[in-house]
Amino acid sequence: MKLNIVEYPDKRLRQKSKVIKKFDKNLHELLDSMYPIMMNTNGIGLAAVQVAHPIAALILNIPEEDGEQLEENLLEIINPVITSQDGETIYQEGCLSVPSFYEDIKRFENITINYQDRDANTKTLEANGLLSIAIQHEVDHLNGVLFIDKLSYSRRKKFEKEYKRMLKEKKTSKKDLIVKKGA
Ligand code: QAP
Ligand code: CO
Repeated sequence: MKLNIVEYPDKRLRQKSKVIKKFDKNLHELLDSMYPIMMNTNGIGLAAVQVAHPIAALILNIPEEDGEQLEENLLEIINPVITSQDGETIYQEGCLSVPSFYEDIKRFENITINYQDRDANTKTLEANGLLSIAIQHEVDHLNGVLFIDKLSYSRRKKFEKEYKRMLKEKKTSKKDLIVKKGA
């Protein structure tokens, strides 16, 4: 399945993801296709809505101490529900749908979730540290929420200005490339 990452300010990122009821080949193919795109773009987490499929599925691969990502650490999370949350932690987050922007975001330190795996088995997971942060970030995606929504008014304004400039530069360099090819 050919997938592309949907980038801010694309409105599709604001869709609410639907609960998954059919744990069929379509779902498995989507999950299988999400993994390489996440790895190729240096991601540690990806929600299905970020590849234009607004359904409650997300994948995570938290790196080891040395930064390496092992396939055995791949977590596929379907229909997650956060059942408990406590504590506070701040981490400099990024997002594949908001490229090249990173900001400190406050999250719960510890969470517990109920979810299903790709075969509809029910699971419970207690998480802390980066895994907990990543799950909260991805569950936000399922609700149409982005980490930039959590910035203060002034930081959000600064972000919008920087991001718009970056998009403009991207467009210009693409045009330059086309001109070069044609010449
Ligand atoms: C969500 O984010 C997350 O800007 C996953 O140019 C964030 O994988 C979980 C990425 C923080 C926990 C902590 C971002 C790659 C990847 C970029 C990502 C970029 C290339 C973001
Ligand atoms: Co994200």
